[in-house]
Amino acid sequence: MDRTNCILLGAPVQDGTGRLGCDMGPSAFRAAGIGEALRSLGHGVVDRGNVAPAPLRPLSHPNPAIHALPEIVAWTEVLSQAVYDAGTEGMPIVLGGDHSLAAGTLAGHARLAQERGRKLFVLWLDAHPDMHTLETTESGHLHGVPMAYALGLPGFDGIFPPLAAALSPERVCMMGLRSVDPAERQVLAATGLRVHDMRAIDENGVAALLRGFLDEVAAQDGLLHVSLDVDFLDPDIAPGVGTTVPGGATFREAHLIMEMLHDSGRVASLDLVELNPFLDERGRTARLMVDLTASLMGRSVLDRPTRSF
Ligand code: 6HN
Ligand code: MN
Ligand code: MN
Ligand code: MN
Repeated sequence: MDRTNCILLGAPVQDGTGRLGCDMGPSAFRAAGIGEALRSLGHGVVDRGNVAPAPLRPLSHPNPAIHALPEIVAWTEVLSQAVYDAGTEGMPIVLGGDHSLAAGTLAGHARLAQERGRKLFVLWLDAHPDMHTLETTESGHLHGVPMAYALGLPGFDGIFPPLAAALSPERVCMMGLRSVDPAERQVLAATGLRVHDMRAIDENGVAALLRGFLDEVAAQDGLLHVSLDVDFLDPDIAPGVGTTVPGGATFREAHLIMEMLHDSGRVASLDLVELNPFLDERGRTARLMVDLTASLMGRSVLDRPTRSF
């Protein structure tokens, strides 16, 4: 098995959500044994501790619903740099923190990919597309906007840091969607991402859908970033999140995705987001997220011949 240098970065971001608790996420991942799980698979692990936010600058936006804009912009700046630095040394694994942190991590990975002359692909595992712009968000919670920012949709200029390169919609695959706001639905249709909602998963199974995407990543020699939102999973198995939506991915669907990602050998970075330990039941959601990470990093029941996608 390949030995990966895993670099853990805690990102205790919670201002992108409407409720408190995600700032405890990094601690819960550590308490659930993420470092030991990776080491037991033969990987190198460096835990860089928690990233501290950049100083706040006064910022405002005409949309009065928006919460904590200076805070999330500050996190975006510092996380973009932290992920960029970590990515030059190994595989960044970001322990969130709410999903607004993806604005920073996607910006950092875009810069890395650009400098290496490689194409950045993103697998977005989430009940939600997080595709609001600053204009369209009604809740004003900025964990609902990072994908729109990373794709270079209008309205972020001059507020969020400039992107080294905007993500190409055809290099994004979303799986697990089951809660999409009307404005997001329009943007999804207009931009032409690969979107596999829960119905598509029910009809086709995760393996066929994911294989199509991984084939494309391999054909273009892409770097793949995986963004795993806890609410991708069914709330019955993953209650520790503030935005539960019924009808999510099962235990086996989620593990199979992780196992196939491992076999692809394409995953360059991982974000684990939206864990809210205050809402968890004796750490079970944190442990499940750690077990899924272990599957992604090579834990398997039997040895299998490596297949290339
Ligand atoms: N997440 N679309 C809703 C909103 O408030 O904009 C939910 C966003 C959820 C974000 O789960 O990362
Ligand atoms: Mn491996
Ligand atoms: Mn999300
Ligand atoms: Mn979500």
